[in-house]
Amino acid sequence: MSTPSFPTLTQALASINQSHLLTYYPSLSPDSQSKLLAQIKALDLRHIPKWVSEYVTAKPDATTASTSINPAPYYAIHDTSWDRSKYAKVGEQLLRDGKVAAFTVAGGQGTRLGYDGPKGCYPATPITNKPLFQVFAEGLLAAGRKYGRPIPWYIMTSPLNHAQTVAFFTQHSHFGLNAKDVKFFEQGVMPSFDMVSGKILLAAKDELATNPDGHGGAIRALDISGSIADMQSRGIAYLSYFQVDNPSVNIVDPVFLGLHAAAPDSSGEMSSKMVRKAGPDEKVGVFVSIDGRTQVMEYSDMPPALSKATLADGSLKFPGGSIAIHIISVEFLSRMASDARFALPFHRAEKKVPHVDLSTGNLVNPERPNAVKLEKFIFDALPLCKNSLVYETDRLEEFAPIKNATGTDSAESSKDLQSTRAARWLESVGVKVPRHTNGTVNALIELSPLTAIAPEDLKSKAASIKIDPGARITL
Ligand code: UD2
Repeated sequence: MSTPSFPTLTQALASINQSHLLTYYPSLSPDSQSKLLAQIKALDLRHIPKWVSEYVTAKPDATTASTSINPAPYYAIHDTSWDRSKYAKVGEQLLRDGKVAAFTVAGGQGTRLGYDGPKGCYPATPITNKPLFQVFAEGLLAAGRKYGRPIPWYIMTSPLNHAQTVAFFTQHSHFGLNAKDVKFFEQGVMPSFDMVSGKILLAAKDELATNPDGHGGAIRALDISGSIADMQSRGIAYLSYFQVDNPSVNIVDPVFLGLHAAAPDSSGEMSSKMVRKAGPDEKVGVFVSIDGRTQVMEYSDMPPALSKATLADGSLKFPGGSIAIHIISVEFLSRMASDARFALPFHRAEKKVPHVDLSTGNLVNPERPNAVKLEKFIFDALPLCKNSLVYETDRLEEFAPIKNATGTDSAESSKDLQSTRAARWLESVGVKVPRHTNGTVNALIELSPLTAIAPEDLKSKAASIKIDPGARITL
């Protein structure tokens, strides 16, 4: 595609009501002019009017018109009618055959955590405060050793944190992983729009205000970065997808892989893990089945009547909380990336975005949301699958997210959950763990993934582990 000339660009911007982007152009230095033009040329100008009218100046109704919304079916954790060990064997074989890679989405801004840096660098473990990235790296090292094949790791960053993320890994020698097996790629950005006028905001006189395009942007970014081709050349068929904020993720779960690849009701495209929601208001998407298709309804889009609906025994009618862990087949990814029929929709969020006031030329920091940010969500690919399965897992085993600075889903709550899970794993192999009379663990335990990525990895070590009441112990 040829690059549009300046007059063509001016005309194109005028035709979509975005000429204001060039307000300061004549007064800018040549470097600033080039920077601004490059950003404008990277915009998908043809689609902007449609985005503005559909998502910015109008509010699309995220709730579905369908009356047939049911809880999505799932493989229940305590259901003995399906054979876990059979699927575990399938998954282990995929790992031994080198068919599996890990994929972390780490491009988010982490605003709620109030941390000024890539979230993956955040200290996460109970005693040694290992950063999240190190926890995942050690999990992958351990799994690679267990199954005899290194597990490549793809990490999606955003322009806001890419350089810092790559530097962090380099500084820490990739935490023992082979650098050629750790692939970073940047997700795209979307312009941020003024909520009332639909005009793209200027973050500075020579810069558009933008935001990362959501984890759904991963599909395009994996494709244009050459990551899909890289996976294909390595013979990778399945991606174990997880978010950067959850140190308890079972990084490559053989049972989940096996179900995805071999269960009779899986189309082998994209599968999901769920936990039972902690309560009606927990901030997790919910697995629903709409017109027979499994999908995630984000908590903010779920009508309260549905979130709170209960069954006769008082339990939630829609119990399936999404912990944002999926298996995605590379073939499905490649199909989504190349076929426009698989384009994911945008979600609209109203945000406070600092911008240049065009009437004064000054930068304003709004006190109220002034802008619309558009993002795509990866889980919107689920209803595009022929048959997507959901697998229930135990919350304590796999979900200890760090999202907030304090309280629920904070580093403190996560560390407590990590230590409690370590206690459970140790007890399962016969180690005596001191507990308070109310049942909580009377010790702080940090279990490195290099020591165990599953309870059975502790069997050979159990006899030598002693934990005194009140101890702080790193294993
Ligand atoms: C997410 C899910 C929610 C539930 C919960 C479980 C969404 C919209 N909601 O909520 O349903 O499953 O997790 O913990 O996903 N990210 C990017 N690029 C972006 C935006 C986000 O890489 O442009 C990454 C981000 O770094 C993080 C993950 O996506 O790893 C989740 O992002 P979030 O914090 O916006 O989602 P959250 O916690 O509200």
